[in-house]
Amino acid sequence: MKLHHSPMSPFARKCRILIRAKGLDVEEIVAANDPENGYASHINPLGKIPALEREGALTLFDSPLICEYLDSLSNPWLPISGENRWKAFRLHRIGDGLSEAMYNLRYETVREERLHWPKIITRHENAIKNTVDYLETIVDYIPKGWSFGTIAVICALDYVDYRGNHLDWRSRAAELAIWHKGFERLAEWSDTNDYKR
Ligand SMILES: N[C@@H](CCC(=O)N[C@@H](CS)C(=O)NCC(=O)O)C(=O)O
Repeated sequence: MKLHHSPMSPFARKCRILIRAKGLDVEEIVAANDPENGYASHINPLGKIPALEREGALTLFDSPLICEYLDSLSNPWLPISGENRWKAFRLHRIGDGLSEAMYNLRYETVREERLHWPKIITRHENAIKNTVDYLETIVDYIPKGWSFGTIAVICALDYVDYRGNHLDWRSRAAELAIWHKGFERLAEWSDTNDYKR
């Protein structure tokens, strides 16, 4: 299998953590970006990474789907049924939503200043702040190690550090910051953390 990715993508990083945590045999290929068609558009018409090429089977794209597939290959973290399944998926999607808000904020502010749309910038910044505040209220109930939900939250918080340093999420979520610190000693975390290299 081949995972097409970008080292800075929080969505792809979830897959890279899963690959390491589960010891899966997946080649990781850094995709080139074409401004008009996006990444890896020869295998994903949406031009988005991550995309997972599988031998003799359909290519998968959209990171929640890829994560669910990779997770299913060895000792699944995601419960097969019941309320705990929805709880894990919900946490995963909260993490993804945080990454999406940061990604959208980045694309709003990366253009020339005269083209910035202040209301949309505020909208994305508020989504980030409100989600961090929400995570702070539930941090006692989230697993302290890798799980289907925590991979997405950790990747999102690191991405907010990288692209939204001015938002200083730790200053509004002291317990969440302590929880996050617990992951920094894990090999899967440091091996996939390309933000500080
Ligand atoms: N919903 C998608 C979002 C993936 C995504 O937005 N990836 C970004 C990189 S972080 C991308 O490929 N952007 C290229 C583009 O949209 O042109 C997922 O979870 O995989």
